[in-house]
Amino acid sequence: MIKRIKDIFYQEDGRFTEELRLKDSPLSQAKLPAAKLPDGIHKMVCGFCATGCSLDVHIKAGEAINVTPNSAYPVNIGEACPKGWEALTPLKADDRAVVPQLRDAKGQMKDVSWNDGVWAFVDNFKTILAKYGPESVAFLSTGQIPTEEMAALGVLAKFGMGLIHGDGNTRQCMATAVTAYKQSFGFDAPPYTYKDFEESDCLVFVGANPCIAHPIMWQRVSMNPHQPNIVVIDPRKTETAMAATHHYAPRPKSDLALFYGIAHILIENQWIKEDYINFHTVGFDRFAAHVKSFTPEHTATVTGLSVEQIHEFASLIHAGKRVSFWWTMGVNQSHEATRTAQAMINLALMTGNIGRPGTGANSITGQCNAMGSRLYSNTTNLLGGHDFTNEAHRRKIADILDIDVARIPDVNSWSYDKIMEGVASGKIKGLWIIATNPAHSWIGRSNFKDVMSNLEFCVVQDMYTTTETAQFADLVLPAAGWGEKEGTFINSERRFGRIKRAATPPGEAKSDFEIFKLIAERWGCAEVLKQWQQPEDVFKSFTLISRDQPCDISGISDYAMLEAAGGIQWPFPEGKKIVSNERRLFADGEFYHEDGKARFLFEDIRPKPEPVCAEYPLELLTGRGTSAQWHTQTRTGKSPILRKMYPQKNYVEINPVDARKANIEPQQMIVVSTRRAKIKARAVISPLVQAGHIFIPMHYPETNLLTLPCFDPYSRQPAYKSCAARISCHAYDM
Ligand SMILES: Nc1nc2c(c(=O)[nH]1)N[C@H]1C(S)=C(S)[C@@H](COP(=O)(O)OP(=O)(O)OC[C@H]3O[C@@H](n4cnc5c(=O)[nH]c(N)nc54)[C@H](O)[C@@H]3O)O[C@H]1N2
Ligand SMILES: Nc1nc2c(c(=O)[nH]1)N[C@H]1C(S)=C(S)[C@@H](COP(=O)(O)OP(=O)(O)OC[C@H]3O[C@@H](n4cnc5c(=O)[nH]c(N)nc54)[C@H](O)[C@@H]3O)O[C@H]1N2
Ligand code: SF4
Ligand SMILES: [Mo]
Repeated sequence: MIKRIKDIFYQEDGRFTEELRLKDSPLSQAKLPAAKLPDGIHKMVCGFCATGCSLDVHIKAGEAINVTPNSAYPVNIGEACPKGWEALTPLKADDRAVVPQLRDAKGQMKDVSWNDGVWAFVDNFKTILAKYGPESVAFLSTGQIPTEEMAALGVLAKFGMGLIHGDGNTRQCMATAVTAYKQSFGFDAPPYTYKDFEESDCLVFVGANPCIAHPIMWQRVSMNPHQPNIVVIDPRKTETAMAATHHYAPRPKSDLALFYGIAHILIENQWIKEDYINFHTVGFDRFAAHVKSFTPEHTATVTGLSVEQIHEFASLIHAGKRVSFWWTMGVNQSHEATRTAQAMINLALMTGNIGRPGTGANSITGQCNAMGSRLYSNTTNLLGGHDFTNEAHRRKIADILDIDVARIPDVNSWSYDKIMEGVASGKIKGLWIIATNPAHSWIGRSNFKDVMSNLEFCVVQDMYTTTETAQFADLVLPAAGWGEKEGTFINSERRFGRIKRAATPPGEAKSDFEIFKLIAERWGCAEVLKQWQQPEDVFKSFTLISRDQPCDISGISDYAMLEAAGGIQWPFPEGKKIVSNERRLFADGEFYHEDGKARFLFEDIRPKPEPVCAEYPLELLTGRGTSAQWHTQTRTGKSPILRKMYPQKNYVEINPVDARKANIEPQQMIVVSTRRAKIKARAVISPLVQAGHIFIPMHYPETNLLTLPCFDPYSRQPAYKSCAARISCHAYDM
């Protein structure tokens, strides 16, 4: 169990000592002003997925009463998925965190004032840091708060509080794409614009199920007038696979071999663009030598696809004039994820399918602001895609923020898994968790409770008090959510979009921005945030910080300009006129490495970390279940309408062959086990999963008890999507 907050904070009766009720801080007392937006319709981008649809929020008598999709925005053109339509409902839930709560000496959570809550934060973390050193307190954040809040957190934690380690849930999600792009292109730069969905004549979706996970991107695909070939590579026959023209269902985690096999055929047939390769890339010859052994026959043996399917797939790529490759978690969440993403990048480069309309090696992002986190969370990169280990970069940022350069760490943070390892080994004693729910979503978390018991102080900053992670908190800080605060998100196609305050946060809940300001003041490091009184001040700093970076937005003056333009994609350097609202990268064939060339990167195939065996003969896949469910369901679970659109209880999809073998009837409660845990789940018998595989959606808290904590070596992204499992209809197996 969590150790109690140190006794010094409490009197015998468990109440706070008077010292802590010292001077009230002006910030802690500050009352949030009522919603500022006048009655009428106000557009802002959605707070769920990275598509970044624009929603019209209808305000009457100062409060948001309804949401409809905006019809003029370049992203969604009048459409929204069920989550977007229901965006306001989670704000009104009964379990909203409305006041800070602190665990008392008896282990009970008690309502406290902001003043006391923030004092407890400051005193506990300062005590831990003084006792165990700067590595002993870490933070875990998110891809779901505005970019301005992410930056404020990163600056406060690293430059103000002196923390070294902090990472985000984007590690679970995007780290692979980040690493792959950085290594191949020289910067983390998804090259596409959504218009590419409409302009391609061959779209290849790999480990992506946009019909469920990005439904409005899929709308853009269905607007494609070119009768494109749509190829889906997924071991399951997903909703997207059903809508495709070609579905190839390889063995899970055999994608790398498949793409090397395709490269082999393209090279053998000279179906490559030599000019492009010569002028714009480095390393092709070694890559060609590497894929020599991936003959169609060998590739067929590894992937389980037929030789004919492999030839057909290669021919589709060759036949396409504008071929685009799109990938999501089926690639990013794997033990050899970075190289798999790069294998797709290699295919795009060698066929010249990049920088032109309808082409690209395109990672689709997940959360509404995963892209903001990639650039401005100050976790893996120094603000604005800079490098902590580069002295010139540290100076640039210190000058812009007008702070002492010595405040900026010159080392990189531990990745999420290392932070969790640090908690397990007792190196990390204090943890601050913001807008993520790892007690549900973290991989292989069957021992999560034991690990968390090593912490001396755990702070959870969330919209709700009932999340799985809040149960581990010593202090809960009540946060305003999407729709209750200001800022920007960056969507999947690099477009900055606005969010606004259309509703009043409940009780004393504050925006994360206000919470960070308050903590900075009480910590005694307010000067690091001194230039940032409002979120828009942070945004204006981005225009300076990003200058001369690939993500340069020095040409955007303020929020008003952003809004008038209908969102703006980076880069947007000063002096540039908005000629089109859909811009892609690399049209000139110039990449971000010093020599301007992209890299061919490749490696030998790695064995699967946990292959199936006689005892655990099935491969467990996990992922999104329905378009109405969002992750750990703290938000979507609050909508009665959305709740009608998905199964309430955990379920497992099983192929009829495996069900028959195990004597399992449809809808029967069965036991699913892996080497780490056993769970109960309802059997859904379906040919959409192959024999030998089972699928469990990630939205239920049991799922990640089963998964195997294993990581891509370069990106440290968790490999959520494959481990060995067993099913049984016998309750005694439990
Ligand atoms: N409704 C809804 N939408 C969401 C989210 C949500 O929770 N709910 N979350 C958002 C977020 S943060 C993210 S990251 C995205 C995720 O979006 P997606 O990645 O599209 O969704 P997933 O279902 O996680 O995984 C996609 C597919 O990968 C397949 N897969 C598994 N293993 C392999 C493999 O080895 N090879 C291949 N080729 N495929 C494999 C799975 O069968 C699955 O169909 O969705 C975003 N959108
Ligand atoms: N097995 C399996 N596990 C997975 C995955 C998978 O495919 N399979 N996918 C992984 C992926 S890609 C992702 S992105 C993660 C997502 O995992 P999480 O980040 O843990 O999931 P969420 O439910 O989105 O958690 C967000 C939390 O932030 C809170 N919140 C929302 N808005 C705000 C705000 O403005 N401020 C504050 N302070 N709090 C807020 C919500 O209430 C919620 O508790 O899950 C990962 N886990
Ligand atoms: S597709 Fe994504 S951004 Fe659009 S409404 Fe749905 S959840 Fe929101
Ligand atoms: Mo994600």
